[in-house]
Amino acid sequence: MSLLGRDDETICAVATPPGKGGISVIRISGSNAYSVVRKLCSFLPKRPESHKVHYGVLKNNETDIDEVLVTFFRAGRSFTGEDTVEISTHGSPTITSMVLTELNQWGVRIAEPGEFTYRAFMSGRIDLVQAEGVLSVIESQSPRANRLALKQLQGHHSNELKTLEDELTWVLAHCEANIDFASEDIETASFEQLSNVLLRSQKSIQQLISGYKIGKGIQEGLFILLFGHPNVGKSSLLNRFVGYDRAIVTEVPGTTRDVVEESIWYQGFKLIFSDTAGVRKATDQVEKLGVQKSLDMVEKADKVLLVLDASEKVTLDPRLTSLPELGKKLIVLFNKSDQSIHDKSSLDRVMTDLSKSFDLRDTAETPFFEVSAKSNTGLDQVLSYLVDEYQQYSESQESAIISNVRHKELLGKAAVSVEKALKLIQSGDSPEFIAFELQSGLMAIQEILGKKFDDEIMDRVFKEFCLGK
Ligand SMILES: Nc1nc2c(ncn2[C@@H]2O[C@H](COP(=O)(O)OP(=O)(O)OP(=O)(O)O)[C@@H](O)[C@H]2O)c(=O)[nH]1
Ligand SMILES: [Mg+2]
Repeated sequence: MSLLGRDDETICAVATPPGKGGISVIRISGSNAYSVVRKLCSFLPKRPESHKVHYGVLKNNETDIDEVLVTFFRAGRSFTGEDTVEISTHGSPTITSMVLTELNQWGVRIAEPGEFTYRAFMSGRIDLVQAEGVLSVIESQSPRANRLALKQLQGHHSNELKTLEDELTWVLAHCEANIDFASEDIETASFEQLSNVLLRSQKSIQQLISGYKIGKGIQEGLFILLFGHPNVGKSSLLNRFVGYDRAIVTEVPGTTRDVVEESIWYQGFKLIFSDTAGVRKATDQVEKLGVQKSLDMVEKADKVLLVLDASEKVTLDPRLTSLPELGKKLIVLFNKSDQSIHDKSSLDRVMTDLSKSFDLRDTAETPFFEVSAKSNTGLDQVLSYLVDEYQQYSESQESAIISNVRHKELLGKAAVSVEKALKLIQSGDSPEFIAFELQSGLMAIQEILGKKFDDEIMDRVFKEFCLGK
């Protein structure tokens, strides 16, 4: 069901997670919020002060339901922009459902998922990017993801998009002035000035798009695959990385069959490790399926740790080297370096073979580490290396880092329009054509911010929210 076109009824929902806890918070928003709550909480003053907390007993007629704290937020100073009341009860699903029933009886209906945030958006308190930021903050799975999401919620991304909107509007206005007053002697900006502004916009759009991969990695976590031949120590490495015995380790080659996943935080980033079956020509059915899963996982991973046993002569299985995706994500770990290295020159040969297989210019392009799961050496360097690109990018980047695919797609549209407009300007084309391109670029930016929207966009954005948000 679409949320658009909704009434201005007063709505309520439990804003805290379902279940028992220290407290639960019930949120009520709409013009009747305070008057209805006051019917249940007779201790509340007739004329409330915004942001002030009151303590008392919430009752159904004369029956006590719970001791509660009630906070009133006046319209214009609340999250939704409307009069809002928050009731903190003891954290019991029985109490919250009793309170909701009382509220319903006084005409307050249960909110749709995301409806509070939707109202915040509709009242102009936040734009669509910030509304999505609310969800990202709630869903963030690591300190770095949280930082990124909070910036989005606080309007960092929106400001950059608004600058783009201003620039495109400015250029468009000048093009339109050229159309409207072409015959009159009105001074408009030169084509060179217009093109300079557009070049600047183009650069910021490209910067935003190019940061998406990093942003997504920060938001969702980095997928890291432990991959290689059987018995090289993949599961032992997984256990070291995650700090406990997550996977079974034995000296029998072919121990791991299914994909074993575990995540950690490192330097505030979420790293999701997947340990897989060793790749070899398997004979039994179960192992065959496991090997196929390992090979399939390469495509999904952000980085692949190709684990090799440094204490043995390494001969690369052709199934490993025939995966074109692997070359771009490859990090080589020579494990078991606590034992004597079989033959240093054979390691060099492996690196050369890998470079050749993946068409890399030289071995220096493929990072490799000598590590030992047994003595726990070299693993910190591997972890630092894994997050290095993300860390450097997020620390050096002044501009916003986007992580939302909707933003990326619309920025892509804007980039195409700006590029076309620039070409038209440079070739001295008619301002009508330039204006047309600028309008579609502008539309894409405004769609990101939610200045242009339809039911489908709203539904897509707000359906992700849970009840009470
Ligand atoms: N000396 C030494 N032995 C290791 C090291 N890492 C793993 N091993 C041993 O190598 C054997 C295989 O280890 P696993 O971690 O099960 O290897 P795997 O790659 O997961 O093997 P599969 O699941 O069969 O593909 C076990 O006997 C481990 O104790 C290491 O760094 N040094
Ligand atoms: Mg294993």
